[in-house]
Amino acid sequence: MKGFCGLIAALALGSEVSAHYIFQQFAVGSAKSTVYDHIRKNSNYNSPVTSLTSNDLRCNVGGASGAGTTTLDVKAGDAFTFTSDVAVYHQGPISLYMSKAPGAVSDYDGSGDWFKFYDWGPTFSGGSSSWPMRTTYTYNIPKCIPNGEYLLRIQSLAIHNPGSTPQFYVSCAQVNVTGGGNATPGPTVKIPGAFKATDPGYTANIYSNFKSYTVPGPAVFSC
Ligand SMILES: *[C@@H]1O[C@H](CO)[C@@H](O)[C@H](O)[C@H]1NC(C)=O
Ligand SMILES: [Cu+2]
Repeated sequence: MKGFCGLIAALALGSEVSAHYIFQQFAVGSAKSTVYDHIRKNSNYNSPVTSLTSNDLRCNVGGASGAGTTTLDVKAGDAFTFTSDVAVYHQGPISLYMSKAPGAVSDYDGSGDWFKFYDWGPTFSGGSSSWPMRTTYTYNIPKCIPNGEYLLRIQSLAIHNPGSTPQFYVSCAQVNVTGGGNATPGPTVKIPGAFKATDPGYTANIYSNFKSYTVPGPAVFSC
């Protein structure tokens, strides 16, 4: 799979945009919503963010504003699903983050505190590894977080080309949590800032002697 992305791009005569994926649907339970319903619409089609210092790392290019994006009511503890346009096919971890908006989430740029509440990492078995590459990612809103409006962010960190710059595929949904609790979720990080080039797992040679892996970012919060 090494170089697959570039190969596809070359075959498509430089049509690089055809070679990636984007999380473009978000819904409660295992449902599929209309494309970009409750998800901030990015402006870079299905291309990744590669800068560790760009604000685009929060909610993708064009995702700084929630104007025009509707906010979905979710109950703390409820399942939700992000759906990608095509199955994720770049190896790497998938993580879920949330950040509470100081007011209406549609006005929030994601500059506040973020916590991570789930990682899908690799599975090691009999000397080989596999990654959770698929179209849908379902998990639950943490039961104990305070009610209010949040950005809910999914991140696929693509590390399929060891030695070249890893790629972040990110989307943010806007949710209004009810039925929550009094926890203070953490540890929190800022985005950008949460990831450094020297972090274990930011790059890894997943094709050679690959036996363990640390997902970048803060420790996972659970209730
Ligand atoms: C969030 O939910 C609360 C409780 O149902 C409601 O009062 C509030 O209007 C909702 N906010 C939005 C933006 O939907
Ligand atoms: Cu790609």
